Amino acid sequence: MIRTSKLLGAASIVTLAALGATPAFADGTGAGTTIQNTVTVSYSVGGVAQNDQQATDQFVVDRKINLTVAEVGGTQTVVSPGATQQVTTFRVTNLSNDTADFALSVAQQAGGPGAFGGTDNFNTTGETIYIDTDNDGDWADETPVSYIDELAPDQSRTVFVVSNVPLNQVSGDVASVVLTATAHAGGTAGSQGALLTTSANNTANTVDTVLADGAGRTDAQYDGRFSAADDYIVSAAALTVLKTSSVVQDPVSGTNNPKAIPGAIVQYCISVTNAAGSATAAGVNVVDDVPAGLTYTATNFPVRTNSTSCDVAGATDTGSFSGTRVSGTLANIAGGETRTLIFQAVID
Ligand SMILES: [Ca+2]
Ligand SMILES: [Ca+2]
Ligand SMILES: [Ca+2]
Ligand SMILES: [Ca+2]
Repeated sequence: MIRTSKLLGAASIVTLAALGATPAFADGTGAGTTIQNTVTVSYSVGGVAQNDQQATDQFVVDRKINLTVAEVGGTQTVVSPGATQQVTTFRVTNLSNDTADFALSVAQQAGGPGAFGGTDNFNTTGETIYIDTDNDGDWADETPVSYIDELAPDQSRTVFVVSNVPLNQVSGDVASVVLTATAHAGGTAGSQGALLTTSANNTANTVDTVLADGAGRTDAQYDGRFSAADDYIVSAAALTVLKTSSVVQDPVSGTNNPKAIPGAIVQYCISVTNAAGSATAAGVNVVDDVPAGLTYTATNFPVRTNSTSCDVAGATDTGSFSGTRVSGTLANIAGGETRTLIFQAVID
C-alpha cells in the first residue's frame, strides 16, 4: 500500500505538468474540469503474477480570475463646454478560465495627470455606463447597465461611459474618468453573481477561486478588479467683444473733422474676436440697443455684418433694425478670427 501511494503521488505530478504545457484554452483549462488519474500496480509472488492493484486520484480545476480594462481609441474625447452625453469608450476582457460577471463602476479622477496628458482639473456629471450589446459602436441604442453578465472566457465587451460637461469649462480643461470592472461569479444569467475572493484553502473536488489579475489605473494586483482611464478635454471658444464709435459727418463740417453735434452721424463698430487656438464659435448673434439721444439711420448703409475689421467696406452682409434695436448674426468665428457688426445713428 505504501508503494502504491508513492506511485500515485508521482503520477499526479506528471499529469499536472502535462496540463500546464498544453492548456485546452488560451486562458487555461476550464474551471470545474474534472481531472481523473488511475494508477495500476502489477506484481508477482513466488514467480506467479498476482492481481493488479489500482488507485484513482480526482480533483477539479479551480477558477483563475483575470481581466483587463483598456481605453479604446488611444486619445482624449474633445468636448465643448456645456456639451451633454459625451462618450468615452473602454474594452473589458475576461482572461479567466471561467465565465464571470463583471460589475462596472466609473469614478472621477481628482487631480493628477490625465490619461493622455494635461492635468485633471474638473469632473463631468451624470456618468452613465452602457455596453455595446449589438457591437455597432453606438451607445444610444443601449440601456444603462451596472455589470456585464455571463462573459465567457476570452470574450470582451465594449463599454461606454457617457457624461456631461459643465458650461463654465475653458479650453484645455481635462476630466479623467476611470472605469473599473470587478469580477463576480457568473451565477445565473440575468443576475449578478457573488463577489469573488481568493479561496483560503484548496479543496480537491471544489472549484476554489484564485484572483490572478494585474494592477490597472487605480486597482491593485490580485484584487479581482481592473481599471483604466480616459480623458475628456475641453475645446472652448473664447470670445471678447469691443464696441467703439466715431463721428463720420456733421451738418456743418461734413466729413471734414466732424464733431458730435446734433444732426451728426455716429458710426458704431461691434467687434467680436475669438482667441487664437480656440474652438470655432457658431451662431454668434449680436444685439445692440441704440442709445437714447440717437436715432438709427440707414442713409449711408443699413446694418452691416461680417467685416473682419471696423472698415465697413469689408462688411458684405446685412443685419436688421427693429424698434430701437440693431441685431445681426455673424458668420462662424474660428480661433484667432474677428467679425464685426457696423451701423450708423444720428445724434438727436
Ligand atoms: Ca476630475
Ligand atoms: Ca450599440
Ligand atoms: Ca450572471
Ligand atoms: Ca487588479
